[in-house]
Amino acid sequence: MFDIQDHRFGKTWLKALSAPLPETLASPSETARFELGAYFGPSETPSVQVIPEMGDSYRIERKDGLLCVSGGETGVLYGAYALLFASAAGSKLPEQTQTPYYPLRVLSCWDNMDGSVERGYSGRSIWFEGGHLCYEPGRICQLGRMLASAGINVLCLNNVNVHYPAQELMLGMLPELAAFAGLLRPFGVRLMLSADFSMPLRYGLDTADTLDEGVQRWWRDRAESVWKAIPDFAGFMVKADSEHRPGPNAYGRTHAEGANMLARAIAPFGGTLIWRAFVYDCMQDWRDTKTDRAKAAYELYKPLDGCFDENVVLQVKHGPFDFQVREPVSPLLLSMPGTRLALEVQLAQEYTGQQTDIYAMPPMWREVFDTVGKDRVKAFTAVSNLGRDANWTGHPFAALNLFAFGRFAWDPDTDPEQVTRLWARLTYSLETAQEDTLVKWLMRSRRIYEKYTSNLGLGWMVTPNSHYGPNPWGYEFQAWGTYNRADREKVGIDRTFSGTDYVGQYPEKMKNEYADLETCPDDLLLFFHRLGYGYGMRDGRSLIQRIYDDHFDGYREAEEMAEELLTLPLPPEDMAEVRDRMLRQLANAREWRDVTNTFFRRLSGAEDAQGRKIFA
Ligand code: GCW
Repeated sequence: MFDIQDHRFGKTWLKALSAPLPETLASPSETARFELGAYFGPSETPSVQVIPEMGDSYRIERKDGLLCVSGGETGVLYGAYALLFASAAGSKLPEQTQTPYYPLRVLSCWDNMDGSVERGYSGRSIWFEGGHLCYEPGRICQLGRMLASAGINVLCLNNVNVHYPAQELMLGMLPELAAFAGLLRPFGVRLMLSADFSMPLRYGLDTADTLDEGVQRWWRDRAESVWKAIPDFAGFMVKADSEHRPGPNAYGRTHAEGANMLARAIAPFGGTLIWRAFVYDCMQDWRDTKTDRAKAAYELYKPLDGCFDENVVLQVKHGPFDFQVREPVSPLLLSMPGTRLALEVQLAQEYTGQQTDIYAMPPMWREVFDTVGKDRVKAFTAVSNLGRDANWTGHPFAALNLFAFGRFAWDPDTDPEQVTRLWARLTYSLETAQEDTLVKWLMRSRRIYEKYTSNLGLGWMVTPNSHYGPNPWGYEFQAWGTYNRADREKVGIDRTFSGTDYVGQYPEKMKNEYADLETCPDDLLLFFHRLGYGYGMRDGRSLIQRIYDDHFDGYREAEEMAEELLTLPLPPEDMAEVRDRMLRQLANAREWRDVTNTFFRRLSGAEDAQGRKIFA
């Protein structure tokens, strides 16, 4: 038995499932039977009926007074968790057959084999240390339980920036990897690895060129040994030609040629090749106002639409840049009908408060899906926010983002408030008014963060590299920069037809909406337009006054949030973390408010209409 009762790690939304997990569980349907039995007790245990062809789908019915969960091998496990959660949360049982909208629900972990996690804010890697797979089996099983109960079915284990010896995972370390895969199999979670495009070079070949037969053979051999060791292995994820790392372009080949070569090596085993569209290679010069990194991905991939093999998924970040608080949706998501696309979001809060500041993502994903249309993408993937901290996600509230990600991947029509409430109810034992308070602030948290950091679509005014805290000109003169171009008269980037013409990458209706000052949403105003500080906003305020107001409001709302949240009767270990992080959030919000307002006041010379303190 893996005793999770008195273990050192938290139960998150699995509070109601306190039974230790037997080590002998061998399949998802066995796990389903175990979970139901442990929760309902022998006389009330719902029955489980496996109908293999139902796959991930399930149905919950009442037969002769007893509940019955029927579904595919993995479906019954999802059904079991749905039933348990409905019972624990006192909500209605799902009716009819439930089927996930996206078959691929991938959690991508940027874990390195030295135990560090790129952009990790909740401790070291749960499964890597000292160049090896190194973990507590009980913790991995509990992780499997968390992932399955959220609906996540693929775990990509290593950083997309593949650092040695991660390459060895698909070579000498395969037996270790197979043992690890075995721990997650009873939860229906399949493994994926990030592959290093240049691997053949490391292992004796003199090229990594896609069209080279030796290279093709090398990858086929690799695939064969991986699937021999782990028959249900999910596939590879690849980041290529980005940040000076090699890729097909280095050999004069296209990204479709690169992706297809790998896809063909894994196709015989049913593998999926996730190719990341985040190709960070557009260097800029701040003196040049025409080059615009926002345009780079579309320019690279749009011409390749229809050229990717069936088992390739092109993974596109939600915005054209890089997981900012507010970006318009990536135009690629709207313009590649002949390609299987995945929408990628970042649970790790790199630019969104680093799991110190509260930032609940469901409202943001609602907007993205509503704008893109759920049917334009074929998979939903997320960069993980997990780490070795006892509570898994550093800030206990950040677990909401992991849970909600799984729910959105299962059903992209998910209501942000409902999923937040479900998470709150499963995680804590609060009275209705207290639960309302928690849900209210979580729902507002993104807006608050946006107000004190980067309102009106500005973004990127962060401390370079660490990406926490304010630095309005931190990236302003860099080649990797994304600029605000603030001067004494104006701020923002003209991305309209007369500017960089980034708007030209959108379908007609959106193009016109963004290009026209009358219709461009306030939240994206300075993303698309360059405006004078005196510009009259729709609400009657001047642009500079709106900048000041948002920063003052954001800080004040963060204070109100802290005041109310700190009255909640959370378990002591959660409260200690929440309090500590809340204080850091307030210090951060204050810094953002004062630095940003001072920055703009020094440039514009404008006074605050309400006479509040802006430092000179
Ligand atoms: O947001 C950027 C991060 C990098 C990351 C990259 C990516 C894994 O700053 O740390 O590298 O995105 O998505 O590949």
